[in-house]
Amino acid sequence: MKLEDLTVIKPAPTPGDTSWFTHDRFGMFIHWGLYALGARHEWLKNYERIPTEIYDDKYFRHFDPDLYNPELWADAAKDAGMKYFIITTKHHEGFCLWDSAYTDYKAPNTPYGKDILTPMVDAFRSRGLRTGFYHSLLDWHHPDYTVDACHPMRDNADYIAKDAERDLSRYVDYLHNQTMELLTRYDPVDIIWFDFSVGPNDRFPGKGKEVWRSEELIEKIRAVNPKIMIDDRLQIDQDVKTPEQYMPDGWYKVNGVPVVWEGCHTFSGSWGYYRDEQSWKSVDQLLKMLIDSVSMGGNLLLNVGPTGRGEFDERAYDRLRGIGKWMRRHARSIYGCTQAPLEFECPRDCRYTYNPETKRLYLHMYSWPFGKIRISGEVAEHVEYIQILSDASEMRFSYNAENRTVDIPLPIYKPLGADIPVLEIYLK
Ligand code: H79
Repeated sequence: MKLEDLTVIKPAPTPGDTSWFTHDRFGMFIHWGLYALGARHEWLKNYERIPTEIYDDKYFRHFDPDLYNPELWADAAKDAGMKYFIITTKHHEGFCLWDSAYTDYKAPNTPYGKDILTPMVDAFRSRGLRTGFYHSLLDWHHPDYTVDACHPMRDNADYIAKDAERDLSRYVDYLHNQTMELLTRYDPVDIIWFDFSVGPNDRFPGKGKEVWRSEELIEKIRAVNPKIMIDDRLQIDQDVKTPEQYMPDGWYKVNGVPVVWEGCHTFSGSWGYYRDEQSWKSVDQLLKMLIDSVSMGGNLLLNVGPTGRGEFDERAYDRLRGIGKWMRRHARSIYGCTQAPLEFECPRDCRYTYNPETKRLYLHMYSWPFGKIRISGEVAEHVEYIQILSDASEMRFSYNAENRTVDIPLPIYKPLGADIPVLEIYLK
């Protein structure tokens, strides 16, 4: 088969511009809000059923991140090889990082006294990273937001009784107004990432596309910025599917059709800063999640939860530096890459990624086998030259036309500086 005739999957087209996104592959999620002070999960208001007055007495009145310096955050993201960032402009707690005209519940009114979002967007943009805004559809602070199955006050009869006086459509106006405020003030925003639509239960109705007026909202967003990418959580699929904290077992599909997708993941389980969480993933695991994602045609959005003083904690820096060390030499197997042609069979304990522009195939070796590695089948016909990506050292190989195999002898030891070694295979 000719190289041009092999099956390289292209995801279904979408309304927005995903061309940069499917090239860049790797982004930083940032979850930052008042919950950083509780330091025990961004859902603590919900999990602990904390009334707004108590939550605000503790956290709104004490929010003062004196060490906040977004230049350092942007450097850390860039050095890790990330190409875009998505920041929680507002999480479910309702607290706004920017100086919104529509609320007093915002960073400038805390002891910190300043807008947080503008310097962050400036810092990341100045380093060439693209900008995404996470925006919560849920709002556990807004007076017109009614109780639902995911609300912190769902067991509080007095609070629920007041739902009769709440006008949810006023909240939805607020949601629309703030979205448009963000998109015009920080134009052009590359991604808007809404979270999420709530299902009904036996006590409360859900909140979905009818309540959010999703269709109208999407129309208004595209009128300001036709290229923007919109996620899927307004209950209307747009530009990207967002599997959260799990790895799909193949290219993510909708009705059997492969689509643009991005897995979002945490370092340790929670998204907001969680001081005592001990479930931190290793650099090796995180890199394999990135490689796995690209090998299935997807992106990885990896989250950092900064502390209440405004820093990434040391555990996050440790992982980001480790990832960056690998990325410096191996980014070529990530950027511009996607799933390998379907006809290619991948050797055991390995993952392929493929760059259709340069026609190079990348073999990521999750283990280092003894003696040799063999690639067989269709791919063997196309091998022109092989090198180790980390140091461009030649890997000699022998082609056997009868078996349709390529044998690549391996040294006993893994090459230095390549914790997950990659063979760069030039195809003909
Ligand atoms: O922002 C991050 C999370 O805080 C947020 N999405 C990422 C990006 C998120 N976490 N969980 N969810 C979204 C959906 C979970 C919802 C619930 Fe529940 C679990 C609702 C019902 C079961 C909490 C637990 C409320 C009721 C039980």
